[in-house]
Amino acid sequence: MNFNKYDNVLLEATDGIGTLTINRPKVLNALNSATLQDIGDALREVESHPDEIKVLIITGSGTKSFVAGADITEMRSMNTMQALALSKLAHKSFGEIEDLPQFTIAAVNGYALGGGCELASSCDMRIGSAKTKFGQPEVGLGTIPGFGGTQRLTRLVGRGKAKEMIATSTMISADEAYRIGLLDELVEPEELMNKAHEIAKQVMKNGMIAVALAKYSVDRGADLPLDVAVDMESQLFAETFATQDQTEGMNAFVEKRDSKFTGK
Ligand code: DAK
Repeated sequence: MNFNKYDNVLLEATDGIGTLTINRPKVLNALNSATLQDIGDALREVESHPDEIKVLIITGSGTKSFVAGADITEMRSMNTMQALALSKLAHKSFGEIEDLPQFTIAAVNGYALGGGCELASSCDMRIGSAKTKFGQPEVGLGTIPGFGGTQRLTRLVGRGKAKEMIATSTMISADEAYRIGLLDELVEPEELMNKAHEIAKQVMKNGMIAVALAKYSVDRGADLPLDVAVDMESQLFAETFATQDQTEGMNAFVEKRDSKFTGK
């Protein structure tokens, strides 16, 4: 499958697994406006190719960095309105990651600072290695996280840890990130992409509509009162009974055979 070419990201797909690589290695994959725009455009391509991409892995180019944050060179001379526009652009692109029907895995191959931590936090799960380092260094630059860090990081690790990371602006190791639940899997550096592929393949064995509805239910439900959230879950659960995948999955179980899901 040939996807569009982008200046700042690479989009590829093999055997149903897509890989979106942030590709500005000279600046450790820092996110400038053009890159945020490319991420959004690439995600729209991902969404419109559900057969070619069933699971999306997001990673950074090179061996040192996932994403070293927003591009400070671009950001430093911005006025208030330009900063607002940049933040909104990032929220749009990162919101699109969360809203993708496809499952997303951040393969955090190095520094994930500021916007990098925020990008990883927008994915459905995060895999790292001893090379992974997370941080929200914004207050050290005289600003605050502007790409979702005060919100998504808080939801992942709790208010205390999020505020500690933000207010101290210090980096945390992969071990610490794993301990606090920011990393879901911790593997050897050379195993990072293998592990991402292994999890992707496991996800792909299942009904893709069910995976999409389940992640929607988890994400949306987290911000709703429990009674409203479980009601939403009931509706989504019922919706799966209008799919061929539900019929196939349950028939396959009863007939003691593997399911052949079609995503319909
Ligand atoms: N932006 C631009 N260039 C960067 C960069 C960044 N974030 N990070 C690294 N680079 C560039 C370096 O300038 C250097 O370029 P040259 O000197 O070679 O031209 C090259 O990448 C290699 O970096 P280093 O030489 O520094 O490499 P080291 O191994 O020595 O250090 C490092 C790696 C990741 C520890 C270090 O580069 C570093 O501390 N980088 C900056 C990390 C950071 O502070 N990131 C930004 C976080 S703030 C908003 C509000 C806030 C935000 C956004 C919006 N609004 C309200 C709109 C904040 C967002 C952030 O992400």
